[in-house]
Amino acid sequence: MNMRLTMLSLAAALALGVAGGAHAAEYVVGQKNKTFVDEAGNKVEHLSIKVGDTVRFLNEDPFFHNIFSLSEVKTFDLGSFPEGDSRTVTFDKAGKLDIECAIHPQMHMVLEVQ
Ligand SMILES: [Cu+2]
Repeated sequence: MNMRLTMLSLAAALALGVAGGAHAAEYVVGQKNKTFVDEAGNKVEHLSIKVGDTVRFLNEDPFFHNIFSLSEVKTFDLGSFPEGDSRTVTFDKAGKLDIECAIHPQMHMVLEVQ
């Protein structure tokens, strides 16, 4: 393989990565058995992320969830969405949020944006 071509491709890939916001992470928080869970299926009560990161809320239950937060840091209401669907929220301010489900009042997690 041509060495110079390889270096050029690498530089292009890096440039694309930066332009695409490669620094921001996306976390997936599932809703399973009326609980917030991580990608391994473990219960999430507290999640720390960085300013600019995104959380994708993924419904893994065979019924609707409606994830929302009334916290000052970021108020949102994702509406009802069914199994297999997800909604994404980007957090651009530091602070702590309580995240809940409008359909299942027992569901709760704390998100800390640092
Ligand atoms: Cu729910």
